Amino acid sequence: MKLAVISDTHDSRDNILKAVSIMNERKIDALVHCGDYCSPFVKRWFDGLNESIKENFYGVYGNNDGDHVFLRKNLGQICELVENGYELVKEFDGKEIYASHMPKQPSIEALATSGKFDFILSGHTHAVVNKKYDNGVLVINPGEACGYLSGKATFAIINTQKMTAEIIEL
Ligand SMILES: [Mn+2]
Repeated sequence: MKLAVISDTHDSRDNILKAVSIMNERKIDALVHCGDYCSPFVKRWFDGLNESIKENFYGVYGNNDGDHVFLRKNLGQICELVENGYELVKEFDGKEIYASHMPKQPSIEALATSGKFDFILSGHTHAVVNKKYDNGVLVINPGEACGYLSGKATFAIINTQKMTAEIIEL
Protein backbone atom coordinates (compact mmCIF):
# COMPACT_ATOMS: atom_id res chain seq x y z
CA MET A 1 0.00 0.00 0.00
CA LYS A 2 0.95 3.63 -0.43
CA LEU A 3 1.28 5.50 2.86
CA ALA A 4 1.80 9.25 2.63
CA VAL A 5 3.67 11.00 5.44
CA ILE A 6 3.51 14.75 5.83
CA SER A 7 4.71 17.02 8.60
CA ASP A 8 5.18 20.63 9.60
CA THR A 9 2.51 22.09 7.35
CA HIS A 10 2.43 25.22 9.57
CA ASP A 11 -0.71 26.67 7.99
CA SER A 12 0.86 26.69 4.52
CA ARG A 13 -2.40 26.69 2.57
CA ASP A 14 -0.93 26.52 -0.95
CA ASN A 15 1.41 23.64 -0.15
CA ILE A 16 -1.28 21.67 1.67
CA LEU A 17 -3.56 22.05 -1.35
CA LYS A 18 -0.73 20.92 -3.67
CA ALA A 19 0.01 17.91 -1.45
CA VAL A 20 -3.68 16.99 -1.28
CA SER A 21 -3.93 17.09 -5.06
CA ILE A 22 -0.84 14.85 -5.49
CA MET A 23 -2.11 12.41 -2.84
CA ASN A 24 -5.45 12.15 -4.63
CA GLU A 25 -3.79 11.66 -8.03
CA ARG A 26 -1.39 9.07 -6.67
CA LYS A 27 -4.27 7.24 -4.96
CA ILE A 28 -2.67 7.13 -1.54
CA ASP A 29 -4.18 4.49 0.77
CA ALA A 30 -3.45 6.19 4.08
CA LEU A 31 -1.91 9.37 5.47
CA VAL A 32 0.04 10.13 8.63
CA HIS A 33 0.64 13.75 9.69
CA CYS A 34 3.63 14.01 12.05
CA GLY A 35 2.50 17.28 13.64
CA ASP A 36 2.76 21.07 13.51
CA TYR A 37 -0.49 21.59 11.64
CA CYS A 38 -0.94 24.80 13.72
CA SER A 39 -4.34 26.42 13.21
CA PRO A 40 -7.38 24.13 13.57
CA PHE A 41 -8.63 25.79 10.36
CA VAL A 42 -6.22 23.59 8.36
CA LYS A 43 -9.11 21.16 8.26
CA ARG A 44 -10.63 23.07 5.34
CA TRP A 45 -7.50 22.56 3.23
CA PHE A 46 -7.29 18.83 3.94
CA ASP A 47 -11.00 18.50 3.20
CA GLY A 48 -10.29 17.95 -0.51
CA LEU A 49 -8.64 14.60 0.15
CA ASN A 50 -10.42 11.63 -1.39
CA GLU A 51 -12.88 10.09 1.06
CA SER A 52 -10.87 6.85 1.13
CA ILE A 53 -7.79 8.80 2.30
CA LYS A 54 -9.76 10.74 4.92
CA GLU A 55 -10.97 7.45 6.35
CA ASN A 56 -7.31 6.52 6.88
CA PHE A 57 -5.88 9.84 8.01
CA TYR A 58 -3.97 9.76 11.33
CA GLY A 59 -2.00 12.37 13.17
CA VAL A 60 0.02 13.35 16.18
CA TYR A 61 0.39 16.84 17.61
CA GLY A 62 3.53 18.92 17.20
CA ASN A 63 5.04 21.42 19.63
CA ASN A 64 3.48 24.30 17.69
CA ASP A 65 -0.04 22.87 17.85
CA GLY A 66 -1.41 24.92 20.72
CA ASP A 67 -5.16 24.48 20.57
CA HIS A 68 -5.58 20.75 21.10
CA VAL A 69 -9.24 21.12 21.97
CA PHE A 70 -10.25 22.87 18.75
CA LEU A 71 -7.82 20.84 16.62
CA ARG A 72 -9.48 17.68 17.87
CA LYS A 73 -12.95 19.14 17.39
CA ASN A 74 -12.30 20.53 13.90
CA LEU A 75 -9.50 18.60 12.19
CA GLY A 76 -10.59 15.57 14.22
CA GLN A 77 -13.58 15.26 11.90
CA ILE A 78 -11.30 14.02 9.14
CA CYS A 79 -8.10 13.06 10.99
CA GLU A 80 -7.87 10.56 13.81
CA LEU A 81 -5.67 12.30 16.34
CA VAL A 82 -4.11 9.82 18.70
CA GLU A 83 -5.47 9.48 22.21
CA ASN A 84 -2.44 10.87 24.07
CA GLY A 85 -1.78 13.29 21.22
CA TYR A 86 1.87 12.51 20.72
CA GLU A 87 2.62 8.94 19.69
CA LEU A 88 0.97 6.86 17.01
CA VAL A 89 1.55 3.11 17.07
CA LYS A 90 -0.37 1.43 14.31
CA GLU A 91 -0.28 -1.41 11.86
CA PHE A 92 -0.67 -0.63 8.17
CA ASP A 93 -0.60 -3.45 5.64
CA GLY A 94 0.95 -5.85 8.17
CA LYS A 95 3.72 -3.37 9.02
CA GLU A 96 4.17 -1.72 12.41
CA ILE A 97 4.46 2.04 12.35
CA TYR A 98 5.65 4.40 15.07
CA ALA A 99 5.09 8.12 14.59
CA SER A 100 5.87 11.03 16.86
CA HIS A 101 6.60 14.71 16.18
CA MET A 102 9.92 15.20 17.91
CA PRO A 103 11.66 12.10 19.22
CA LYS A 104 15.32 12.77 20.01
CA GLN A 105 17.93 11.19 17.73
CA PRO A 106 19.03 8.55 20.31
CA SER A 107 15.36 7.60 20.73
CA ILE A 108 14.92 7.25 16.97
CA GLU A 109 18.01 5.03 16.83
CA ALA A 110 16.83 2.91 19.75
CA LEU A 111 13.42 2.48 18.16
CA ALA A 112 14.97 1.59 14.80
CA THR A 113 17.55 -0.86 16.10
CA SER A 114 14.99 -2.58 18.35
CA GLY A 115 13.28 -3.85 15.21
CA LYS A 116 9.90 -3.60 16.95
CA PHE A 117 8.59 -1.27 14.28
CA ASP A 118 9.03 -1.41 10.51
CA PHE A 119 8.74 2.36 10.04
CA ILE A 120 9.76 5.18 12.38
CA LEU A 121 8.17 8.48 11.33
CA SER A 122 8.87 11.91 12.74
CA GLY A 123 8.95 15.62 11.89
CA HIS A 124 10.02 18.74 13.78
CA THR A 125 13.53 19.18 12.34
CA HIS A 126 12.10 20.35 8.98
CA ALA A 127 14.85 18.25 7.36
CA VAL A 128 14.31 15.18 5.19
CA VAL A 129 15.49 11.79 6.46
CA ASN A 130 15.06 8.65 4.36
CA LYS A 131 17.27 6.05 6.00
CA LYS A 132 17.15 2.26 5.86
CA TYR A 133 18.81 0.56 8.82
CA ASP A 134 20.72 -2.74 8.47
CA ASN A 135 17.79 -4.58 10.05
CA GLY A 136 15.48 -3.28 7.31
CA VAL A 137 13.75 -0.64 9.44
CA LEU A 138 12.98 2.55 7.55
CA VAL A 139 13.33 5.88 9.34
CA ILE A 140 11.48 8.71 7.62
CA ASN A 141 11.21 12.40 8.26
CA PRO A 142 9.24 13.83 5.32
CA GLY A 143 10.79 17.28 5.84
CA GLU A 144 8.71 20.42 5.97
CA ALA A 145 5.58 20.73 3.88
CA CYS A 146 5.61 24.49 4.57
CA GLY A 147 9.07 25.08 3.08
CA TYR A 148 9.64 27.98 5.50
CA LEU A 149 13.07 26.99 6.85
CA SER A 150 14.76 25.16 4.00
CA GLY A 151 12.97 26.76 1.07
CA LYS A 152 12.09 23.22 -0.03
CA ALA A 153 8.60 21.90 0.66
CA THR A 154 8.36 18.11 0.79
CA PHE A 155 6.36 15.11 1.91
CA ALA A 156 6.90 11.37 1.56
CA ILE A 157 5.12 8.42 0.02
CA ILE A 158 6.05 5.04 1.48
CA ASN A 159 5.62 1.80 -0.41
CA THR A 160 4.91 -0.51 2.54
CA GLN A 161 5.65 -3.70 0.62
CA LYS A 162 8.93 -2.57 -0.94
CA MET A 163 9.89 -0.79 2.33
CA THR A 164 11.00 2.29 0.42
CA ALA A 165 10.03 5.95 0.50
CA GLU A 166 9.84 8.55 -2.21
CA ILE A 167 10.31 12.19 -1.27
CA ILE A 168 7.95 14.44 -3.22
CA GLU A 169 8.74 18.10 -3.70
CA LEU A 170 5.83 20.53 -3.68
MN1 LIG B 1 7.64 22.60 12.92
